[in-house]
Amino acid sequence: MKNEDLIKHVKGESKFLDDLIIPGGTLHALIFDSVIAHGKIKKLNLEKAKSLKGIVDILTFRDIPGKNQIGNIIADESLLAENEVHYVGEPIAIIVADTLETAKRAKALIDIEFEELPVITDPREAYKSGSLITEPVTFSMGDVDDAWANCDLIFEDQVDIGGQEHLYLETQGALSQPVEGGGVKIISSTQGPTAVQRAASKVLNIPMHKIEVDVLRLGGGFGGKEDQATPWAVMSALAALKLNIPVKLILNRPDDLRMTGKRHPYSADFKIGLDSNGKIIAYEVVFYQNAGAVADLSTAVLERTLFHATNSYFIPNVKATGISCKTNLPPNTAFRGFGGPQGMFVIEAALYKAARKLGVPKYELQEKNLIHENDVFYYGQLAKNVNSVKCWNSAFEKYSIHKNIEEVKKFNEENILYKKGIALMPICFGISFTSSFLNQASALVHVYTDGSIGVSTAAVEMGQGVNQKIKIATAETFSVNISRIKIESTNTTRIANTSPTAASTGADLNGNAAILASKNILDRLKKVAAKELGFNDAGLIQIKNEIVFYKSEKTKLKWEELIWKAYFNRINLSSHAYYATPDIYFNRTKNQGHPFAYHVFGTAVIQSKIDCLRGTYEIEYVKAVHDLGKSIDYKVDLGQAEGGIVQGIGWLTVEELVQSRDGNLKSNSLSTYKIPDIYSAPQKIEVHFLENSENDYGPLKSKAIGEPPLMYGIGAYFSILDAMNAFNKNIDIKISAPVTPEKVLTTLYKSSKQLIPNES
Ligand code: MTE
Ligand code: QUE
Ligand code: MOS
Repeated sequence: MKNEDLIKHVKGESKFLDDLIIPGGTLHALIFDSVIAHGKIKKLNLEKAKSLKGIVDILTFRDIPGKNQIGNIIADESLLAENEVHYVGEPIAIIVADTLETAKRAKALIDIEFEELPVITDPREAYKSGSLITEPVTFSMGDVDDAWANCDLIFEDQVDIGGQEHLYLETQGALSQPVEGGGVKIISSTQGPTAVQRAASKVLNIPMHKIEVDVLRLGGGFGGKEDQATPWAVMSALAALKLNIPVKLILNRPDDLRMTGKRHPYSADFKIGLDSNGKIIAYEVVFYQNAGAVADLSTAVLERTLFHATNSYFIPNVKATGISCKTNLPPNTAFRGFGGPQGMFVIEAALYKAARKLGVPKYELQEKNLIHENDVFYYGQLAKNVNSVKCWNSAFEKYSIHKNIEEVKKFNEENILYKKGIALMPICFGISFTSSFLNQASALVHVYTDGSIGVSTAAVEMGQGVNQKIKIATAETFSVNISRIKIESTNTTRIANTSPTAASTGADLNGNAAILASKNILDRLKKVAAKELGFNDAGLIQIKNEIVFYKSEKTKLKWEELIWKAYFNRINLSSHAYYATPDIYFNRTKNQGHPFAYHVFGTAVIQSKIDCLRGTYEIEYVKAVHDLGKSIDYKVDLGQAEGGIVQGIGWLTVEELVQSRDGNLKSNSLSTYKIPDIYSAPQKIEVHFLENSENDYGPLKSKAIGEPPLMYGIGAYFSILDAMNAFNKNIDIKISAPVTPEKVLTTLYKSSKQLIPNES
């Protein structure tokens, strides 16, 4: 089974936004943005720029007919700056020109003056000065304050975690066309077509039904196009409607890197208490989230950090506080894992510190504290169908981990310049949007009279293979050949009120909806078949591989004939169906509930080797036993697991975002921001899927795969630290991600007077 896009991608036939043949007369837009991180706009003179030949218009907030407001969860984000700017890259004006070259020349002619205001880029500094997005949020269970007295050992420390650039291959963009009646059609590269539609409606002051949003496919989203595809789509629509002509706005790479938000950097303080057997008794943590200048999805991201603060461990007393800090950086946003990875990183750091102080291997502490069936997650959900221990044990068995640990030890005894490290990384990731209302989807299925089938859902294809999964789910439901199915573009006139394709729920929600719609049609077809064949009981009719069966006996009736008969008998061959995840709720007063339909589990073992002269390292292997229920498409899932692992490793190793104190992004190109290439990817990735796992909440018993594997990357970080500790067991390593080669090198020699360690 091949991902349906595979051949088209390889041949270059797949159509992305920028590949569309644009309507004649289409104009091109370029954003004029702030070059300072905080200040008042004292003067803005567009006259000289406007007078340039080929410049059609330059729009500012004054051209907005509705509200200058695109904030999703919190209404704190203007589409175009009015009197003040809050980050470098904040859009101020939209230059509309006959060509992009002209627009670029005009950009240089815009005359602007600022009065600069103080800049904050650090979340703790923002917290101290009272610059917050919202009030802090605390989740808790038990009583940590009482529990410290029962702990034999207590450790406290600070952890710093870097952000991450999404680096989708296709940059942000949209193409808007005015349509009759004052409406607009927006072709957008977004994960959230309805978010675009809703924001455009507010800004343009026209009802949502006059705005059609269509999404072809994305050249990657990774969360970066969940909320942050919206401004560009709305800007192009604003210009298109004002000028009554199609307008295309696609960010170039430098603009995209500078203007858009990233994964949230965090700083955190933890305190962990254990008994003498290594059981965690209490855990207290405060997360300082660097939200950037406006809320975007930060509050939801922060909440997921709290949900995952204990990773796959059961801890009886927990108190976790999240503080969303407002800084003068572009608004940080959703990124694969949605805050979960940051929460999980801190508990892993705490266990690392505790293990070091206790002189025991970290994996022993991890193993002792894994969550078991019928334990309670500290946000109140009873742990059911828990596969944490199964994955852990299966990994130890499959990958001979004890033997590997011995081999690493032996290698380290025999080598001075190279050291190896090994780490275990169990994961536990809750599936469902934690804002329960988002867990809904619908599908529209048409069976055409030739027997071919068109499927529309809310799912956005961004390389994750959701179309392939929905195709398989539909084909299996009807029991027809997969070539009969076509997945349509994602369009708000066919499927309304869509949740973004996010939270790894795309295949679950939309796959379930597509199955329900297909079943509706199938039930009607069975009645047609029964009548046609002269049987009374349609319940005994089955379709298998396009052939109608009665009581498990083959009949003469085949799919195409059946469809034609149904049509001729005026039977509805279309169905719209709706799916909402059952059994989920969350009480935000108590911060307790049952937010997730289920959890995804897994355990990875990661081994790395560092070069102690150069600080460079290699990830030798990542091997994981991952629980994905009953896979819909093994290769798609394997691709997701491998891609997620490499992206997670990149985040914590080589990808380093650098901002200057004045809020300028220094790592603003691919020569200064390093993403993992084939040389920094693990030499070997082996993923085994946990056997005999089935999931009642997923289509065809599958489990979500999109985000969870990224978190195995956390193990790569700690495997490198393990190797550093093998070089010199006395160095005190500050937990600060990413652990770049520079950091490895400077840390190795920080506290030792000699270059070569004692043993030599
Ligand atoms: N895989 C590819 N190739 N490209 C992407 O943009 N996004 C990830 C993940 N895998 C992404 C991807 C993120 S952030 C999410 S939430 C899920 O895919 C969304 O798709 P799903 O819900 O269908 O798994
Ligand atoms: C995971 C997610 C999202 C989430 C919660 C998750 C997400 C998202 C939202 C969200 C929350 C409240 C809103 C809203 C969106 O929550 O992607 O518009 O009002 O958009 O656990 O991925
Ligand atoms: Mo994914 S971060 O939920 O788009």
